[in-house]
Amino acid sequence: QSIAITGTGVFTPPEGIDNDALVASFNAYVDLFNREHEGQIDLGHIEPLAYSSSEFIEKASGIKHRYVMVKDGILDPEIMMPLIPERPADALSLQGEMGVLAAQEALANAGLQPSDIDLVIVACAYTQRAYPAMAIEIQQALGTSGFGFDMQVACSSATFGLAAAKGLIAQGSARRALVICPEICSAQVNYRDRDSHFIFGDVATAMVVEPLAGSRSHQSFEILGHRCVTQYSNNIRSNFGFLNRCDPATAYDADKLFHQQGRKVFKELLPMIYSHLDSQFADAGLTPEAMKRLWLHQANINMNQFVVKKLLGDDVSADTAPVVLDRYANTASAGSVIALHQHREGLGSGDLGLLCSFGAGYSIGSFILRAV
Ligand code: CO8
Repeated sequence: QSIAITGTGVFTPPEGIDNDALVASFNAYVDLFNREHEGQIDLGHIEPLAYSSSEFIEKASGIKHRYVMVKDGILDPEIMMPLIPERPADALSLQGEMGVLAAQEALANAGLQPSDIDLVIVACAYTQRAYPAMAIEIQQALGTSGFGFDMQVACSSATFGLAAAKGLIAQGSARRALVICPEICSAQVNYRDRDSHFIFGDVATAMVVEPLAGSRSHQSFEILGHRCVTQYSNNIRSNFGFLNRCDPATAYDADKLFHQQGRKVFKELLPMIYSHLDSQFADAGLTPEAMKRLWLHQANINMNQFVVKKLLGDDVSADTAPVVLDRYANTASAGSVIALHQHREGLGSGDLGLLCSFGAGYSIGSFILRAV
Protein backbone atom coordinates (compact mmCIF):
# COMPACT_ATOMS: atom_id res chain seq x y z
CA GLN A 1 0.00 0.00 0.00
CA SER A 2 1.07 3.59 -0.65
CA ILE A 3 1.90 5.52 2.50
CA ALA A 4 1.98 9.30 2.52
CA ILE A 5 2.59 12.42 4.56
CA THR A 6 -0.93 13.85 4.49
CA GLY A 7 -0.53 16.85 6.80
CA THR A 8 2.23 18.95 8.30
CA GLY A 9 2.32 21.56 11.05
CA VAL A 10 4.85 23.99 12.49
CA PHE A 11 4.69 25.74 15.84
CA THR A 12 6.92 28.84 15.84
CA PRO A 13 7.94 30.03 19.32
CA PRO A 14 6.83 33.47 20.47
CA GLU A 15 10.22 35.12 20.92
CA GLY A 16 13.00 35.90 18.46
CA ILE A 17 16.63 37.00 18.68
CA ASP A 18 18.49 38.53 15.74
CA ASN A 19 22.25 38.27 15.24
CA ASP A 20 22.97 41.80 16.43
CA ALA A 21 21.26 41.24 19.79
CA LEU A 22 22.98 37.88 20.27
CA VAL A 23 26.39 39.27 19.35
CA ALA A 24 25.96 42.31 21.65
CA SER A 25 25.30 39.98 24.58
CA PHE A 26 28.20 37.67 23.66
CA ASN A 27 30.58 40.62 23.34
CA ALA A 28 29.42 42.01 26.72
CA TYR A 29 30.27 38.57 28.19
CA VAL A 30 33.71 38.73 26.50
CA ASP A 31 34.37 42.15 28.09
CA LEU A 32 33.31 40.84 31.49
CA PHE A 33 35.49 37.73 31.18
CA ASN A 34 38.55 39.61 29.97
CA ARG A 35 38.19 42.23 32.74
CA GLU A 36 37.80 39.53 35.38
CA HIS A 37 40.87 37.64 34.12
CA GLU A 38 43.00 40.67 33.29
CA GLY A 39 45.92 39.62 35.53
CA GLN A 40 46.10 36.09 34.12
CA ILE A 41 45.79 37.40 30.56
CA ASP A 42 48.60 39.96 31.13
CA LEU A 43 50.83 37.15 32.45
CA GLY A 44 50.05 35.10 29.34
CA HIS A 45 48.44 32.30 31.39
CA ILE A 46 45.14 32.47 29.54
CA GLU A 47 44.10 33.78 26.14
CA PRO A 48 41.69 36.72 26.06
CA LEU A 49 38.33 35.90 24.53
CA ALA A 50 37.59 37.39 21.08
CA TYR A 51 34.42 39.15 19.94
CA SER A 52 31.78 37.50 17.78
CA SER A 53 30.32 39.32 14.78
CA SER A 54 27.02 39.35 12.90
CA GLU A 55 28.86 39.54 9.56
CA PHE A 56 30.77 36.32 10.34
CA ILE A 57 27.64 34.51 11.47
CA GLU A 58 25.63 35.39 8.37
CA LYS A 59 28.48 34.61 5.99
CA ALA A 60 29.60 31.35 7.66
CA SER A 61 26.12 29.96 8.33
CA GLY A 62 23.37 31.95 6.56
CA ILE A 63 21.64 32.49 9.92
CA LYS A 64 20.16 35.94 10.61
CA HIS A 65 17.69 35.21 13.40
CA ARG A 66 16.41 32.41 15.63
CA TYR A 67 13.21 31.77 17.60
CA VAL A 68 13.36 30.67 21.23
CA MET A 69 10.73 29.42 23.66
CA VAL A 70 12.15 31.53 26.51
CA LYS A 71 14.35 34.57 25.85
CA ASP A 72 14.77 35.52 29.50
CA GLY A 73 18.37 34.83 30.57
CA ILE A 74 19.87 34.11 27.13
CA LEU A 75 21.03 37.69 26.50
CA ASP A 76 22.14 38.42 30.08
CA PRO A 77 25.97 38.17 30.03
CA GLU A 78 25.88 36.92 33.63
CA ILE A 79 23.45 34.06 32.80
CA MET A 80 23.59 33.09 29.10
CA MET A 81 20.97 30.36 29.08
CA PRO A 82 17.17 30.38 28.89
CA LEU A 83 15.58 30.51 32.35
CA ILE A 84 12.79 27.96 32.03
CA PRO A 85 10.83 27.38 35.22
CA GLU A 86 10.03 23.74 35.96
CA ARG A 87 6.34 22.91 35.64
CA PRO A 88 4.43 20.72 38.11
CA ALA A 89 3.99 17.06 37.15
CA ASP A 90 0.26 17.50 36.55
CA ALA A 91 0.78 20.35 34.02
CA LEU A 92 1.49 19.82 30.33
CA SER A 93 5.29 20.00 29.87
CA LEU A 94 6.87 22.70 27.71
CA GLN A 95 7.95 20.20 25.07
CA GLY A 96 4.53 18.55 25.21
CA GLU A 97 2.84 21.92 24.68
CA MET A 98 4.93 22.72 21.59
CA GLY A 99 4.33 19.25 20.20
CA VAL A 100 0.56 19.47 20.70
CA LEU A 101 0.37 22.83 18.88
CA ALA A 102 2.33 21.54 15.87
CA ALA A 103 0.31 18.30 15.85
CA GLN A 104 -3.04 20.13 15.87
CA GLU A 105 -2.07 22.03 12.72
CA ALA A 106 -0.86 18.83 11.02
CA LEU A 107 -4.13 17.06 11.91
CA ALA A 108 -6.22 19.97 10.56
CA ASN A 109 -4.24 19.91 7.30
CA ALA A 110 -4.79 16.16 7.01
CA GLY A 111 -8.53 16.59 7.69
CA LEU A 112 -8.27 14.30 10.73
CA GLN A 113 -9.28 14.26 14.41
CA PRO A 114 -6.93 13.11 17.20
CA SER A 115 -9.07 9.97 17.56
CA ASP A 116 -8.01 8.96 14.01
CA ILE A 117 -4.39 8.60 15.18
CA ASP A 118 -3.13 5.46 16.90
CA LEU A 119 0.62 6.05 16.94
CA VAL A 120 2.56 9.07 18.22
CA ILE A 121 6.31 9.20 17.71
CA VAL A 122 8.19 12.08 19.32
CA ALA A 123 11.46 12.24 17.42
CA CYS A 124 13.91 14.99 18.34
CA ALA A 125 17.47 15.73 19.47
CA TYR A 126 16.60 15.88 23.19
CA THR A 127 13.54 14.93 25.18
CA GLN A 128 13.05 16.92 28.36
CA ARG A 129 12.85 13.73 30.44
CA ALA A 130 13.26 10.02 29.89
CA TYR A 131 9.87 8.82 31.18
CA PRO A 132 7.00 8.85 30.94
CA ALA A 133 7.73 9.29 27.24
CA MET A 134 6.91 12.71 25.75
CA ALA A 135 4.93 10.86 23.07
CA ILE A 136 2.68 9.29 25.70
CA GLU A 137 2.09 12.68 27.35
CA ILE A 138 1.16 14.11 23.93
CA GLN A 139 -1.04 11.09 23.21
CA GLN A 140 -2.96 11.92 26.41
CA ALA A 141 -3.06 15.69 25.77
CA LEU A 142 -4.34 15.28 22.20
CA GLY A 143 -6.61 12.33 22.87
CA THR A 144 -5.11 9.85 20.41
CA SER A 145 -5.34 6.08 20.94
CA GLY A 146 -2.93 3.18 20.46
CA PHE A 147 0.67 3.73 21.50
CA GLY A 148 3.52 6.21 21.46
CA PHE A 149 7.27 6.30 21.97
CA ASP A 150 10.23 8.68 21.82
CA MET A 151 13.33 8.37 19.69
CA GLN A 152 16.49 10.43 19.34
CA VAL A 153 18.74 10.58 16.29
CA ALA A 154 19.83 14.24 16.60
CA CYS A 155 19.29 16.07 13.28
CA SER A 156 17.89 12.98 11.59
CA SER A 157 15.21 12.31 14.19
CA ALA A 158 12.38 13.52 11.94
CA THR A 159 13.37 11.41 8.95
CA PHE A 160 14.18 8.33 11.03
CA GLY A 161 10.88 8.86 12.87
CA LEU A 162 9.10 9.05 9.54
CA ALA A 163 10.78 5.80 8.47
CA ALA A 164 9.65 4.14 11.73
CA ALA A 165 6.06 5.40 11.28
CA LYS A 166 5.94 4.19 7.68
CA GLY A 167 7.25 0.76 8.68
CA LEU A 168 4.81 0.35 11.58
CA ILE A 169 1.87 1.35 9.38
CA ALA A 170 3.02 -0.95 6.55
CA GLN A 171 3.26 -3.94 8.91
CA GLY A 172 -0.19 -3.24 10.36
CA SER A 173 0.86 -2.11 13.86
CA ALA A 174 -0.84 1.27 13.43
CA ARG A 175 -3.35 2.88 11.07
CA ARG A 176 -2.20 6.49 11.21
CA ALA A 177 0.76 8.15 12.90
CA LEU A 178 1.92 11.55 14.06
CA VAL A 179 5.68 12.17 13.93
CA ILE A 180 6.36 15.17 16.17
CA CYS A 181 9.67 17.03 16.55
CA PRO A 182 9.58 19.50 19.45
CA GLU A 183 13.10 20.97 19.49
CA ILE A 184 14.19 23.17 22.43
CA CYS A 185 17.78 23.53 21.18
CA SER A 186 18.34 26.78 23.12
CA ALA A 187 18.63 24.80 26.35
CA GLN A 188 21.70 22.95 25.00
CA VAL A 189 23.49 25.90 23.35
CA ASN A 190 26.67 27.15 24.98
CA TYR A 191 25.98 30.89 24.59
CA ARG A 192 29.53 31.56 25.88
CA ASP A 193 31.14 29.67 22.98
CA ARG A 194 32.04 31.95 20.04
CA ASP A 195 32.08 29.06 17.54
CA SER A 196 28.55 27.84 18.26
CA HIS A 197 26.57 30.48 20.22
CA PHE A 198 24.63 31.50 17.08
CA ILE A 199 23.75 28.15 15.54
CA PHE A 200 20.44 26.97 17.04
CA GLY A 201 16.81 27.95 17.51
CA ASP A 202 13.62 26.36 18.88
CA VAL A 203 10.56 25.11 16.98
CA ALA A 204 8.16 22.16 16.82
CA THR A 205 7.02 20.32 13.69
CA ALA A 206 4.55 17.52 13.10
CA MET A 207 3.70 15.20 10.21
CA VAL A 208 0.65 12.97 9.78
CA VAL A 209 1.56 9.66 8.13
CA GLU A 210 -1.12 7.30 6.79
CA PRO A 211 -2.11 5.15 3.80
CA LEU A 212 -2.90 7.28 0.78
CA ALA A 213 -6.06 5.30 0.09
CA GLY A 214 -8.85 6.88 2.13
CA SER A 215 -6.86 10.02 3.02
CA ARG A 216 -8.97 13.17 3.48
CA SER A 217 -6.08 15.53 2.83
CA HIS A 218 -6.09 18.09 0.02
CA GLN A 219 -2.32 17.91 -0.26
CA SER A 220 -0.33 14.75 0.32
CA PHE A 221 3.17 13.52 -0.38
CA GLU A 222 3.37 9.86 -1.21
CA ILE A 223 6.55 8.19 0.06
CA LEU A 224 8.18 6.53 -2.96
CA GLY A 225 11.25 5.39 -1.08
CA HIS A 226 13.58 6.21 1.76
CA ARG A 227 17.08 5.47 2.93
CA CYS A 228 18.74 5.92 6.33
CA VAL A 229 22.42 5.63 7.21
CA THR A 230 24.58 6.26 10.30
CA GLN A 231 28.32 6.33 10.87
CA TYR A 232 29.88 7.04 14.26
CA SER A 233 31.66 10.38 14.71
CA ASN A 234 32.65 12.48 17.74
CA ASN A 235 32.77 15.68 15.71
CA ILE A 236 29.28 16.72 16.84
CA ARG A 237 28.73 15.76 20.44
CA SER A 238 27.01 16.54 23.72
CA ASN A 239 27.89 14.62 26.88
CA PHE A 240 24.66 15.62 28.57
CA GLY A 241 22.97 12.59 30.04
CA PHE A 242 21.57 10.83 33.06
CA LEU A 243 25.03 9.85 34.36
CA ASN A 244 26.18 13.51 34.67
CA ARG A 245 25.16 13.85 38.33
CA CYS A 246 27.19 10.77 39.25
CA ASP A 247 30.40 12.75 38.69
CA PRO A 248 29.70 16.04 40.51
CA ALA A 249 33.14 17.45 39.61
CA THR A 250 32.31 17.48 35.90
CA ALA A 251 28.49 17.63 35.92
CA TYR A 252 28.30 21.22 34.60
CA ASP A 253 31.34 21.26 32.31
CA ALA A 254 30.95 22.76 28.84
CA ASP A 255 31.14 19.34 27.18
CA LYS A 256 27.64 18.69 28.57
CA LEU A 257 26.39 21.19 25.96
CA PHE A 258 26.45 21.00 22.15
CA HIS A 259 29.96 21.25 20.73
CA GLN A 260 31.38 20.42 17.33
CA GLN A 261 34.33 20.57 14.97
CA GLY A 262 32.33 22.47 12.35
CA ARG A 263 35.01 22.39 9.63
CA LYS A 264 35.51 18.62 9.99
CA VAL A 265 31.76 18.05 9.93
CA PHE A 266 31.54 20.01 6.72
CA LYS A 267 34.36 18.05 5.09
CA GLU A 268 33.27 14.59 6.23
CA LEU A 269 29.51 14.84 5.94
CA LEU A 270 29.29 16.28 2.42
CA PRO A 271 30.89 13.28 0.65
CA MET A 272 28.69 10.96 2.74
CA ILE A 273 25.59 12.88 1.61
CA TYR A 274 26.71 12.79 -2.04
CA SER A 275 27.29 9.03 -2.15
CA HIS A 276 24.16 8.31 -0.09
CA LEU A 277 21.94 10.25 -2.51
CA ASP A 278 23.74 8.97 -5.61
CA SER A 279 23.03 5.37 -4.65
CA GLN A 280 19.46 6.13 -3.55
CA PHE A 281 18.61 7.79 -6.87
CA ALA A 282 20.38 5.08 -8.89
CA ASP A 283 18.54 2.30 -7.04
CA ALA A 284 15.22 4.11 -7.54
CA GLY A 285 15.93 4.43 -11.29
CA LEU A 286 15.74 8.21 -10.99
CA THR A 287 18.05 11.12 -11.64
CA PRO A 288 18.41 14.06 -9.23
CA GLU A 289 17.07 16.32 -12.00
CA ALA A 290 13.69 14.62 -11.50
CA MET A 291 13.43 16.38 -8.12
CA LYS A 292 11.32 19.52 -8.43
CA ARG A 293 12.01 20.53 -4.84
CA LEU A 294 14.70 19.83 -2.25
CA TRP A 295 13.58 20.17 1.39
CA LEU A 296 17.03 19.90 2.91
CA HIS A 297 18.28 19.85 6.48
CA GLN A 298 18.84 23.41 7.63
CA ALA A 299 22.22 23.58 9.38
CA ASN A 300 24.39 25.71 7.16
CA ILE A 301 23.65 27.62 3.96
CA ASN A 302 27.03 26.86 2.40
CA MET A 303 26.63 23.14 3.01
CA ASN A 304 23.17 23.19 1.43
CA GLN A 305 24.48 25.08 -1.59
CA PHE A 306 27.08 22.34 -2.12
CA VAL A 307 24.38 19.65 -1.96
CA VAL A 308 22.07 21.55 -4.34
CA LYS A 309 24.92 22.17 -6.80
CA LYS A 310 25.95 18.50 -6.73
CA LEU A 311 22.37 17.38 -7.39
CA LEU A 312 21.05 20.01 -9.79
CA GLY A 313 23.98 22.12 -10.99
CA ASP A 314 24.45 25.87 -10.88
CA ASP A 315 21.21 27.40 -12.14
CA VAL A 316 18.79 26.50 -9.40
CA SER A 317 16.03 28.92 -8.42
CA ALA A 318 15.60 29.83 -4.74
CA ASP A 319 12.22 28.09 -4.51
CA THR A 320 13.67 24.76 -5.72
CA ALA A 321 15.74 24.43 -2.53
CA PRO A 322 13.97 26.60 0.04
CA VAL A 323 15.96 28.11 2.92
CA VAL A 324 14.37 28.59 6.33
CA LEU A 325 17.51 28.72 8.47
CA ASP A 326 17.87 32.47 7.90
CA ARG A 327 14.90 33.01 10.28
CA TYR A 328 14.79 29.74 12.24
CA ALA A 329 18.56 28.96 12.45
CA ASN A 330 19.45 25.27 12.83
CA THR A 331 16.52 23.58 14.55
CA ALA A 332 18.11 20.09 14.68
CA SER A 333 15.64 17.53 13.28
CA ALA A 334 12.90 20.03 12.43
CA GLY A 335 14.58 22.10 9.68
CA SER A 336 13.70 20.03 6.62
CA VAL A 337 10.11 19.60 7.87
CA ILE A 338 9.71 23.39 8.31
CA ALA A 339 10.94 23.71 4.70
CA LEU A 340 8.40 21.09 3.55
CA HIS A 341 5.55 22.75 5.46
CA GLN A 342 6.28 26.31 4.37
CA HIS A 343 7.26 25.48 0.77
CA ARG A 344 4.80 22.77 -0.26
CA GLU A 345 2.80 24.89 -2.70
CA GLY A 346 3.45 25.16 -6.42
CA LEU A 347 4.04 21.48 -7.09
CA GLY A 348 1.83 19.70 -9.60
CA SER A 349 0.36 16.25 -9.01
CA GLY A 350 3.12 13.73 -9.71
CA ASP A 351 6.00 16.14 -9.09
CA LEU A 352 8.86 14.65 -7.07
CA GLY A 353 10.77 16.15 -4.16
CA LEU A 354 13.49 15.14 -1.72
CA LEU A 355 13.20 15.47 2.07
CA CYS A 356 16.69 15.00 3.51
CA SER A 357 18.33 15.39 6.93
CA PHE A 358 22.01 15.14 7.85
CA GLY A 359 23.88 15.75 11.06
CA ALA A 360 25.18 14.36 14.33
CA GLY A 361 25.86 10.68 14.59
CA TYR A 362 26.71 11.06 11.71
CA SER A 363 23.25 10.36 10.36
CA ILE A 364 21.48 10.88 7.03
CA GLY A 365 17.81 10.21 6.30
CA SER A 366 16.32 10.86 2.86
CA PHE A 367 12.86 10.42 1.39
CA ILE A 368 11.76 10.65 -2.22
CA LEU A 369 8.25 12.11 -2.14
CA ARG A 370 5.61 12.44 -4.87
CA ALA A 371 3.08 15.27 -4.65
CA VAL A 372 -0.49 13.98 -4.87
N1 CO8 B 1 32.50 35.58 15.12
C1 CO8 B 1 33.58 35.98 14.40
N2 CO8 B 1 34.54 35.13 14.00
C2 CO8 B 1 34.42 33.83 14.33
C3 CO8 B 1 33.32 33.35 15.07
C4 CO8 B 1 32.34 34.28 15.48
N3 CO8 B 1 31.26 33.92 16.17
N4 CO8 B 1 33.44 32.02 15.23
C5 CO8 B 1 34.58 31.66 14.60
N5 CO8 B 1 35.19 32.76 14.08
C6 CO8 B 1 36.44 32.84 13.34
C7 CO8 B 1 37.36 31.68 13.69
O1 CO8 B 1 38.13 32.00 14.84
C8 CO8 B 1 38.21 31.56 12.44
O2 CO8 B 1 39.24 32.52 12.49
P1 CO8 B 1 40.70 32.16 11.89
O3 CO8 B 1 40.47 31.90 10.42
O4 CO8 B 1 41.47 33.39 12.19
O5 CO8 B 1 41.15 30.94 12.63
C9 CO8 B 1 37.25 31.97 11.32
O6 CO8 B 1 36.20 32.72 11.95
C10 CO8 B 1 36.68 30.80 10.57
O7 CO8 B 1 36.20 29.83 11.54
P2 CO8 B 1 35.63 28.42 11.14
O8 CO8 B 1 36.60 27.75 10.21
O9 CO8 B 1 35.21 27.69 12.39
O10 CO8 B 1 34.32 28.89 10.36
P3 CO8 B 1 33.49 28.11 9.29
O11 CO8 B 1 33.51 28.88 8.05
O12 CO8 B 1 33.81 26.65 9.25
O13 CO8 B 1 32.01 28.21 9.91
C11 CO8 B 1 30.44 26.82 11.06
C12 CO8 B 1 31.72 27.65 11.15
C13 CO8 B 1 29.29 27.78 10.78
C14 CO8 B 1 30.21 26.12 12.39
C15 CO8 B 1 30.56 25.79 9.93
O14 CO8 B 1 31.76 25.08 10.03
C16 CO8 B 1 29.43 24.79 9.89
O15 CO8 B 1 28.26 25.11 10.00
N6 CO8 B 1 29.75 23.55 9.62
C17 CO8 B 1 28.75 22.52 9.46
C18 CO8 B 1 28.42 22.00 10.77
C19 CO8 B 1 27.12 21.27 10.82
O16 CO8 B 1 26.35 21.16 9.92
N7 CO8 B 1 26.87 20.79 11.98
C20 CO8 B 1 25.67 20.18 12.25
C21 CO8 B 1 25.40 20.48 13.64
S1 CO8 B 1 23.76 20.32 14.03
C22 CO8 B 1 23.44 18.73 14.50
O17 CO8 B 1 24.02 17.80 14.07
C23 CO8 B 1 22.36 18.58 15.51
C24 CO8 B 1 22.90 18.30 16.84
C25 CO8 B 1 21.80 18.12 17.80
C26 CO8 B 1 21.07 19.40 18.14
C27 CO8 B 1 21.81 20.22 19.13
C28 CO8 B 1 20.89 21.21 19.78
C29 CO8 B 1 21.66 22.23 20.57
